[in-house]
Amino acid sequence: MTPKDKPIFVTRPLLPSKADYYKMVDRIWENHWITNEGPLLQEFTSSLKSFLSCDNLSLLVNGHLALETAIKGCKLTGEVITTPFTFASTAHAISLSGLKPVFADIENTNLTMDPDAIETLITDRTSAIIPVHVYGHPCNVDRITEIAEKHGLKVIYDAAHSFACRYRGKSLASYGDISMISFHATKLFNSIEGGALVYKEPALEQVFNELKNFGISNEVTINEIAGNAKMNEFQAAMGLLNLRLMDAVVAERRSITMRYREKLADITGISCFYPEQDKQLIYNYAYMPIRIKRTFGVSRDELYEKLKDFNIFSRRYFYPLLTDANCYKKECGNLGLTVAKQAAEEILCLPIYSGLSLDDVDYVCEAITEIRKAG
Ligand code: T4K
Repeated sequence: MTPKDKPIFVTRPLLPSKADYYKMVDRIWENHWITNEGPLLQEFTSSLKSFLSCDNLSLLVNGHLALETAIKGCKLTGEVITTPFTFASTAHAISLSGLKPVFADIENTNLTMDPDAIETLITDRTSAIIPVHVYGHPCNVDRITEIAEKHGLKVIYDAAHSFACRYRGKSLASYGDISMISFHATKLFNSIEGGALVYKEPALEQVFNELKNFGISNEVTINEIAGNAKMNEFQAAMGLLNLRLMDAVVAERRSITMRYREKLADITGISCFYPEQDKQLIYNYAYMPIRIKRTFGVSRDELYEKLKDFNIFSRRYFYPLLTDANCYKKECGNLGLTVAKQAAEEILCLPIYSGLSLDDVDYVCEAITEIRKAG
């Protein structure tokens, strides 16, 4: 097999037509308003509310600052229980808010937090749980709600990967007290950078408005010490246009996923995830994680490296496990977390994005087969 001349990355940003974006830019020039709650941001907010069928939604400059803002808005204290099998942002948002992340193990089936593990970690210092719907796989929302209610804890879902997922007839982002969705360039839906908070309590809107704007409530009142996390009009323009493409994007990603599953089905040592086997889930096909077992004959890391020879750039989301990262391992390196550790060593995310052709998917699968034969 000769390597492709163009690299195939794990993802590629969704872009609307340039002509449509230029028209939006014309509107920005006409409005002469480029940030600070402008008209496009207002329009984007209401379009998202109707897309997600939710009443309360605030937009912020990126997903990470949205998560920090959610944490500050809930006035959390002490310890927050979260997962180690996630992007650095989840635990960093807790630490940067002056709180202690406490890491719970995950479930093997869908790689989200294990409710039994959460319960064992609750102390009188625990104020919240921040679970992650990793790859858009829904957490065990029933058990997490039950545990949170029993112990009087807040639940903030890191729903960074969950845009357009619907669960039991409503947006997956509508579970918990608050959910954060990321609109980063690498996500299935982007506003260049961006993040949204979806929440139950309407009064949080004013809290978030202040927290994303230096704690200012009006020209003469500064209630909080806070930074700047406002989304600008160019981001809102991108979001508005990409939102129109969503149904087609999810359908395209679904057919890419189906092709991968079909082509990888007979390869010993590789398994795929089938989250939509849960009939209550309408999945977004945000990522294409596969699991490489020892029977594959080549390690996950070798496969990751050798794919590069074919100009294929997969990613080990999420490796290292956060408890093994330099910044956390001194305190958290010996917690066991055996399920999460194994996942971090076995999962590889294959390329998936709008515009990835089925021929390219076949090429990736053929490369995997060839690497296995050679290994
Ligand atoms: N919580 C969770 C669970 C998250 O996964 C994330 C973000 C957050 C919170 C925080 O949300 P944000 O603050 O980001 O909104 C990427 C993203 O930067 C990050 O947003 C995402 N999770 C994470 C899972 O993936 P990297 O380090 O893999 O990005 P990077 O730059 O290596 O991009 C991956 C590939 O995408 C590149 O190899 C090529 C391609 N690419 C990327 C960009 C930016 C393009 O083709 N064009 C582009 O413009 O983190």
